[in-house]
Amino acid sequence: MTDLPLSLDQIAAHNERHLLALEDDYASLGRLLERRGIAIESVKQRVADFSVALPTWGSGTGGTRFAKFPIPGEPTNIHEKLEDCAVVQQIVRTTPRVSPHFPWDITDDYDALREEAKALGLGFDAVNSNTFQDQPTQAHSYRHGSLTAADPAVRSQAVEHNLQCIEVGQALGSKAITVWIGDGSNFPGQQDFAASLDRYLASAEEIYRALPDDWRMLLEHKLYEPAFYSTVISDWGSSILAAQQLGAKAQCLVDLGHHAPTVNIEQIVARLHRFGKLGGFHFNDSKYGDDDLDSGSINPHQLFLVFNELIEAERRRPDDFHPAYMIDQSHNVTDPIESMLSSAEAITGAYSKALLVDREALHAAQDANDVMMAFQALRRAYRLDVSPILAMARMEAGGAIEPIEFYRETQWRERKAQERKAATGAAGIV
Ligand code: PSV
Ligand code: MN
Repeated sequence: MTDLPLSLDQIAAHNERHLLALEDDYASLGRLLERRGIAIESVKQRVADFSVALPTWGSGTGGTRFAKFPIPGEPTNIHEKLEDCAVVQQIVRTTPRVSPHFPWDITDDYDALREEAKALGLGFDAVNSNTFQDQPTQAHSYRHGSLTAADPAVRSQAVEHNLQCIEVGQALGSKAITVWIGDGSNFPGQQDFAASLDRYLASAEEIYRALPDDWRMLLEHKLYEPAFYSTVISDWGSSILAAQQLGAKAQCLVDLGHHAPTVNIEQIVARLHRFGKLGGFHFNDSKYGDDDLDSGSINPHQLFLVFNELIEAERRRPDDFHPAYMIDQSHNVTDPIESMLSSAEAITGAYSKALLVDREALHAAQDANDVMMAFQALRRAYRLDVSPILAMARMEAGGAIEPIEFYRETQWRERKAQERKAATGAAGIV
């Protein structure tokens, strides 16, 4: 049984209005690519096979430490969040899974939730645990850490929460748990660096041991925030060391906003894959030290370079290439659905541009130390406007040619503003 939120007739009517122009643009890009020896249809097929998961928490307005400004009609529970994610998926067709966060998405029947998602055209990606906030019902506070806390009772509570997330994830059909902790310190001397890492490894080991055979544990590092002097799993070095110590099912998750501003993230991607530890991504963008702006809105070139390395990695060891792609953003000043539509397009666009790199020319130039031609191999692909490929793939999969324009035509948010209860303005997402 399906229960899709948007009318298929409305999508068809929208597409009919845009089809001629799209066919024209697609044919023109097809001719250009043909001159470069690239068949546009094969690129479109790769794009059609590509997907990125939506964060359930991204469907509501996020907010900052200072304030949250809810909009009328935004979702306030997991059922409404799923509905909004289903709207995104119906329009873009590249976001068939959602990544839930617990306890934010808590409900009493996860088998029913899985069915509900299925009827909306969605499945579940990695589950995310949350030991970076206190919940009213919990016995011990995470004020001084969770998996790395000095107090063993706090650590077991945090481990237990992760085990519950795995259990819930199994009911939902997830195959991975993403573990990010905010543990760290604000003062020199506050924390014993070595002991806190040891405690992290011991706690993570307990979670690792509970993983089902076909699951992965994705370790997410973050340079700082909420801790501002030191963070236990602060960088990809700490992350890969922990993943190596835990075992084959532990891999590293790269959140694009979790590095120092000048770090070469694409090189980190290549390194992690070289050692079999590239687990997945949280896509977003960042200008200063933030990790929550919309993907591709600030530095689309970096996103392209990340995908360029991903394609190199896949070509090098196709059997050992399974990164989980997820969006992780906080939508503070836009309608979250529009941000997710725009981000899905930016991510898929960066991927398709990377597909268009002439790899033979690139590798030949690299081997010949022809610096300029190596750079130009990337530049020629980056300069292309791939939107006709994305739109055609989207339309053929049943989505809308112009995502944001179509979303506004549906008046989804206005309709939901009549039906849904208002969200509160409490801040606090990290
Ligand atoms: C932390 O900043 C993070 O990137 C982690 O992935 C969290 O799970 C998510 O954001 C939501 O707070
Ligand atoms: Mn993240």
